[in-house]
Amino acid sequence: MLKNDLLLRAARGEETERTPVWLMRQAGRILPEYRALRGRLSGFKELVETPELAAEVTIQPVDALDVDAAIIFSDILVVPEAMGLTYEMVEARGPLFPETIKTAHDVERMRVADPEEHLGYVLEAIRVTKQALNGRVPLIGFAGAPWTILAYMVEGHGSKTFSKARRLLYAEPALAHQLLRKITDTTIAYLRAQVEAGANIVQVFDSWAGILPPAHYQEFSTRYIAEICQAIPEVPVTVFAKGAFWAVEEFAQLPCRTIGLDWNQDARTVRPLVGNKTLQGNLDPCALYGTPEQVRTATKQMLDQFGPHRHIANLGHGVYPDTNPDNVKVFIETVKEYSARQR
Ligand code: 1CP
Repeated sequence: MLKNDLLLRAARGEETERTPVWLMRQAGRILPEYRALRGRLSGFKELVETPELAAEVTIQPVDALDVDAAIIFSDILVVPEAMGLTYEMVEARGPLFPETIKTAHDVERMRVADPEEHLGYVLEAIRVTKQALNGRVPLIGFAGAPWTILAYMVEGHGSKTFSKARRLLYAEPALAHQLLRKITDTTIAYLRAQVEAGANIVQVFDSWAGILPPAHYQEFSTRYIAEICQAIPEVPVTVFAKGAFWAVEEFAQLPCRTIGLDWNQDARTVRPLVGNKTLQGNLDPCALYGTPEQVRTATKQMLDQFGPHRHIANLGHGVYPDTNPDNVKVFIETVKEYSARQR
């Protein structure tokens, strides 16, 4: 039993006493407690692959920021690794895949991962976290959307254009679909295992949605996301596709409960297009660089745009690493106070 189930009730579309709030990328990055722990370890992967440490970092923002949910500390790139493509996390630069997907043979070599066998450390981290949280708040599980995962597997690292990955969609669409099929099957099994291990809600991150033309997005992304949503009827699913403002009406048809909005979208325009779905978002992460008074004003404006119901307050993307945690607290406190008064 959860002591605070605001997030789940809002996701299901039920009325709540106030709007729940959490931040994408709340674990790690901004908290001094995280940096202290991280500094004592060999690297990011040690943290992700040691369930007790991952659980500790997952709970830090619940203690420090009083958010209404925890998100399991992991990364979307554990999925390609489980399929057979190892990643490195290069200090201050980000992920790097020494080998990438180039040919049909490379795609053939990728396996549909078995969650217990290849991602057991994440599932164990979820179990340890759930035990330690003792019902304080819901735990969010997550995975990358198949298109975003393909983008990293083909490109090998972050990129502004992901032009190698996008080239594949034009040059070898059948091969792209073969790889997306394997990623989708892995992701479905993985998210189902996360739910079985204790995740109360799951989020699918399509971080690189916005670089595809709308027709490609439909062909290479939405249909696989739809399959994932369909395969997880037990808990609410949130779909966050950054930059895909043109896909909102398509998303309204997805078998998911919640749609995440980035800061380029206006909730007043989106709301009438998505029926009874819940919306999540969408304060510009840069708004947190302002004065506390400016953060308060921007947060209230955002809450007015979404209205009091079927909203989960969040940023429009992950919190930036150099954000002052005090301003994050102002954001969270403002959501709690102002949204209670909106009722
Ligand atoms: O050394 C470090 O501490 C590495 C920094 C870091 C952290 C803290 C990375 C590298 N990943 C993470 C954790 C992480 N990644 C979480 C943890 C839970 C949370 O606090 O929310 C989550 C949900 C992710 C998801 C993730 N990883 C996404 C999707 C969300 C988004 O921001 O769009 C993506 C695209 C990644 C890839 C990734 N991992 C790390 C970096 C620097 C990147 C981006 C690389 C790029 O520029 O393309």
